[in-house]
Amino acid sequence: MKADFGVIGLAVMGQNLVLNVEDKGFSVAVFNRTAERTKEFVENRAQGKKIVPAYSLEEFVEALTRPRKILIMVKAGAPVDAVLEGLYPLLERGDLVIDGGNSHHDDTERRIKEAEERGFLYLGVGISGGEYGALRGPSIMAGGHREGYELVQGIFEAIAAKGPDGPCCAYFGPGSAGHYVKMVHNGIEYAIMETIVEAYDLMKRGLGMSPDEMAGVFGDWNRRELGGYLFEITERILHYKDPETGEPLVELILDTAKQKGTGKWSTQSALDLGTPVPTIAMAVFARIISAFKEERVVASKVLPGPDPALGTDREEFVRRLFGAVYLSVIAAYAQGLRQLRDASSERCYGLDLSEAARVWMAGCIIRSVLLVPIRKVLLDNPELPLLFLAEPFKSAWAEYHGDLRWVTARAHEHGIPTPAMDSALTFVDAFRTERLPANLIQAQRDFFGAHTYQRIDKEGTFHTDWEAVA
Ligand code: NBP
Repeated sequence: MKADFGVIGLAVMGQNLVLNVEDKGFSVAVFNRTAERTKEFVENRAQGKKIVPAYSLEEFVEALTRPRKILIMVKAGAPVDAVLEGLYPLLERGDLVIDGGNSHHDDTERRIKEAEERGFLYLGVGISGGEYGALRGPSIMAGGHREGYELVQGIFEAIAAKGPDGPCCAYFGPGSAGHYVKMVHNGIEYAIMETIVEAYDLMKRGLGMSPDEMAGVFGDWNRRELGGYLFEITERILHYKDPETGEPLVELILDTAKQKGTGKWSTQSALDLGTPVPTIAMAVFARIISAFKEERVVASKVLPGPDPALGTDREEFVRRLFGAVYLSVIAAYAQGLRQLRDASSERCYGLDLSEAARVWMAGCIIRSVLLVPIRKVLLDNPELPLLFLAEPFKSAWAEYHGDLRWVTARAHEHGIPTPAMDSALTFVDAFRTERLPANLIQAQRDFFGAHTYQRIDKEGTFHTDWEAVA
C-alpha cells in the first residue's frame, strides 16, 4: 500500500500537520533530514497510525502514490532549495511539490519556474495557526499551479480550520499568491500585537493596573467587538503565574522582541509597491527598538521625560482606550488588505480579497470577529480602497476617532510610546485630508533638483528658477 500524501520536515509544524492529515483518513509517508527525529516521531506520536516512515528520499518517494503530493515543511530559505535539489531527480512528470513554510515570495516565484521546467506542479502555501493550528485546523493560503491545488484540495479542506463561511483554505492565484497573502497576514499580526502591547503599557505604567486587572479588560474586549485569538491569548498570558515564583510570568520576561522576517518582508514589499502600511511598519520598528535593550537602559538614565502616571480616571481611560484599540486594529486590517489589492494588480495574482477575509476567520493568528463584516464589505465592493470608507467601519471611525486622539495625546503627554496607535490615527487623518502639504514638498524638490511640479490652476508640467525668484 502506497501513501496518499508525503511530508518532508518533522519539526513542530510538520509533525502536527502529518497527524492532522492522517486523522482525516489519509495515509502519510514522512521523511526528515535527521533520522533520529523521524524515529522519535514514529515511536512517540505515530503508533497505530497510517504513517509510513522513510529514512532516505528514495524510500520516501517510492512510498507515495502517483501523482505524488509532497509537502515540504522545513526552515524557510536555503533548506527548501536543499530539499528540492535532492527531491527533483527522484520525481516524475506531474508530481506535486508544496512548500508549506514561510518562504519569501521571490523565492517561490523562482522555484515555480524551476519546477515548471522539470514538468512538476508546485504550490507555495502559507499555513498559519502555529503548533495547535497545524494539528487541529490551520488556515491555509495556497498559490501556484491551479492543477496542483486541485490534487490536494480535498486534503486541505479536510485538515483546515472550519470557519463560519467554510473551511479556512483557498487557492489565491498563480505564482507566489499564497505566500504573499500569508506574508501580509503576518504583517497584520505584527500590527495587532503592537497595538495590544501599547494598550497594556498604557494600563500598566499609565494607570498602575495589575496583570489580573488588565486581563479583565482584554477579556472584556475579547467578548465584544474585538473578539479574536490575539486578545484571547493576551487575557490568558496576563493571568498566568510563574510556577516557580508565583509572580505573573509576563512581568518576568525580558522586554526584547524578536522578528523573524515576514513582518519586515511585508513592509519592504509595501515600500516597493508604494502602498501605505504605516501601522505594520511601526510594529516592525517597535520590535527592532525593543531589541536595543542596553542602549535603552543607558538612554533611560540620561534623557528626561514626563511621569508616565496618567492621573486620569481609570474607568474613563479604559473605556476610551477601547475605541483607540478598536480603530487601530481596523487600520491594521485595512492597510494589509490595501497592500494585497495593490500587490494583486502589480503582480497579476487576481486575488479575491473577500477570500482572504474568509480564510482568516478561523485557525490563524489574526482570526477575529471583525473579519465577518470585513468579508461582507469586500464582497459588496471588491475595489474598495480603504475599509474605513464603508459601513460599519465608517461609523466606527466617526464614533471612536475622538478616543484615539484623546488616548494618544495622553500617551504623548506622559511619554509612553504608542507608535501603532499614532500611525493608525495619522494614516486615516492623511487619507481623509483633501489638501495635504505635499505641494510644499514638490516646491522643495523643484527648488533643489528641478524635479518639476503640476499646478492646480492650469494643465502642464512646470519648473521654476527658485533662486532667481527668491
Ligand atoms: P523549523 O523552521 O524550525 O525547521 C526545522 C526543520 O527544517 C527540521 O525538520 C530540519 O531538519 C529541517 N531542515 C533544516 Br533547519 N535545514 C535543512 C536542510 N538543509 N535540509 C533538509 N531539512 C532541513 O520548523 P517549523 O517550526 O516546523 O516550521 C516549518 C516552516 O513552517 C517554516 O518555514 C516556518 O517559518 C513555518 N511556520 C512555522 C510556524 C510555527 O509556529 N513554528 C507557524 C507557521 C509557519 P533536521 O531535523 O534535520 O534539522
